[in-house]
Amino acid sequence: YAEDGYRLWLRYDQLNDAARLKDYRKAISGILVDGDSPTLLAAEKELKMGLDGLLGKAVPLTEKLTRKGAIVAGTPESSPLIRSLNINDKLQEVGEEGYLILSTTINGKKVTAIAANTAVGVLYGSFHFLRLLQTTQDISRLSISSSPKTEHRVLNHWDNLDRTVERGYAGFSLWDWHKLPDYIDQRYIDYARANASIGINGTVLTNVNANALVLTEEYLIKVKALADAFRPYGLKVYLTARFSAPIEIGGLKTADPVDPQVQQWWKDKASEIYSHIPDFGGFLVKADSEGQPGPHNYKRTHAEGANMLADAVAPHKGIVMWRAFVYSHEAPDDRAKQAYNEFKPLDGKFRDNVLVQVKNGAIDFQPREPFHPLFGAMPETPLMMEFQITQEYLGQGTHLAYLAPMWEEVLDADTYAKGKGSTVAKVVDGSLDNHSLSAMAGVANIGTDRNWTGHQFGQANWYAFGRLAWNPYLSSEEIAEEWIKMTFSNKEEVVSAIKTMMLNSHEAVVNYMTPLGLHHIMGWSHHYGPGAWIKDKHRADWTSVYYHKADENGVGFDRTKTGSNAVAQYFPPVEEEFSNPEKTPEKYLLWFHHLPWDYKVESGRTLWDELALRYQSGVDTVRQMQRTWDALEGKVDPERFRHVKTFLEIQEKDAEWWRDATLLYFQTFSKRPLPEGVEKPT
Ligand code: GCW
Repeated sequence: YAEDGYRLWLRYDQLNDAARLKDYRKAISGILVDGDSPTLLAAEKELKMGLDGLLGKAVPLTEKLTRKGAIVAGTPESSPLIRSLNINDKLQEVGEEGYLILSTTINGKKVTAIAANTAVGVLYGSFHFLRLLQTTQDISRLSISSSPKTEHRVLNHWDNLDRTVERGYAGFSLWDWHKLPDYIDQRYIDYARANASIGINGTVLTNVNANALVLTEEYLIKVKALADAFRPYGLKVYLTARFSAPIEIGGLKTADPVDPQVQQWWKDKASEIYSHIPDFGGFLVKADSEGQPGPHNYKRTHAEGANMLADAVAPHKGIVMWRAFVYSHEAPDDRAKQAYNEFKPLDGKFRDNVLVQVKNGAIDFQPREPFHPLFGAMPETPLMMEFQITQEYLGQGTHLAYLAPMWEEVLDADTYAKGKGSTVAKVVDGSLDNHSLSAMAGVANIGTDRNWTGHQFGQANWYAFGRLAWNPYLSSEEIAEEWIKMTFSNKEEVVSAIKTMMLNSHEAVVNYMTPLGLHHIMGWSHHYGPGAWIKDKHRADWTSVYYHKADENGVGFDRTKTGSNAVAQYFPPVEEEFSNPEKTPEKYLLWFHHLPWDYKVESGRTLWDELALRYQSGVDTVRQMQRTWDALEGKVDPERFRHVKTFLEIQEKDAEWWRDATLLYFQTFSKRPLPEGVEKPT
């Protein structure tokens, strides 16, 4: 049948590495999972499906340990065999969701034990074990221990109730509200499996630009049906809470967070939700941003708004994820400063079950942004990361852009909040400020397309998000390697070719869209192609000219003391670095500085020449990716080969469009010729 990518990275085709296959067949004789919780049954089912497929033979489910080579999975409570291993000390270290995978012996028989404290830990361990086979690792002497570094690893779906998806490029919303609660599409289960396989344990079903209707009984029973379907896979459901819901669906006159009636309304609403969904995760809120209602409508603070909702869900152990992406109606002097200015003074004022959800950068999911200055600046408040998996500003559904290197760059960035080594990752996982509550969110790129993500390579970003949420210290390279092996092939030449494409792809997109720290110069509103010339919108920060500030003297946004002084929001060593163009990493140069066209950059070239050559280099890298991909013909299946080939053609065309349009526009200011090596626009 046609290979359409539906199976994602959970492809369990028989391995074609003959030596490994032989080893595995010899080593694995059966699957023994004691216990009958839905989650343990899900683990058993996955192991059965995975091993049957990968080994190309039926691997029997057994109830007794009669032969060597069993995969024994369970918790000490569910499984006497796991209990007999006496590994409680080790288990204690991996916590609620972690697991151990051990080559050991039970009753004198060699087994592989997948042990955890909870059923969901067993499920995660089972997926890990399957991954070892999918990536043809040696499984003879396993001693693996793994546990998540962040507590809540959550997808944010920007899905509307009419099934359109804001910034979604992969079809419509997966949630078929019309057929819910009665019809449970297999796709919901496969969605939950895919998430569990990478440790994602939460999903916010609805758009942050929220519709209060989802909080009505009519919808809550549908939400319950989804929650029931996801539960065996450890996936909790969350909803977005529209701040004005008490008015819109509650019949109240106000949504003022200090009004006792409003508070009571939310408490009752929370109880109603929990009566349907006892393990409901909580609320995600976008308030006082881009026209969304919020506490500011009543002259209350974000903290007062968040705390009201936090109090409503606290008795049920729910959390509130309150977004810091605030973007007011009045254009500020520098939009990049707004979130910090509004939130930093509120540090310490939030309830214990509130997280503030911060985008990776201070503007808006640009192809590249320096890390958000809020990270490290609110030590009393757990800050969670919000990454955007969907490629709103990165070529949307047709450009190949592997985003893990960008996320890694942000996570590894040093805030210096508590001296050297205070990385963003440590803020997010809670270790820097000793928060036990921690989380990471990814705005989903998933829809009803057969391959889930529109672009086959979009799957890699979903995968990488989950892996990084589990462990923000993983490298983008190792994640890419795993994904390629699971998704395409274990053959060395295929892995290394695709890996090179992936690891260069993000930089290529940055180069042909917004090199050297340029930002927000894309087409107005849809954000797809170039639009550096956009002006005359009714607010300044909806224009491109606001962000690049090109004139005859130069280009770039001055965020130093002579400009908006946004640099002052960073800790001193970082501030100092970003204040001085000589010290600012070149990739952020025009983010922080307005520089003359003849400014000398690191290469010794003028800024203008460098800019032009960067655009060209973005185009060149896409062409290089095309050549690499073309050489893989026959080594990957024809359907996915053709799909990616076609999308790379679109990407090349778009990259040229970006280069030509943007350079022609900037040339009207720079009045300099294109340097040698840059193709002339036709
Ligand atoms: O990235 C911008 C998008 C909006 C989005 C907003 C947000 C959900 O252009 O579509 O709205 O950010 O993150 O709230």
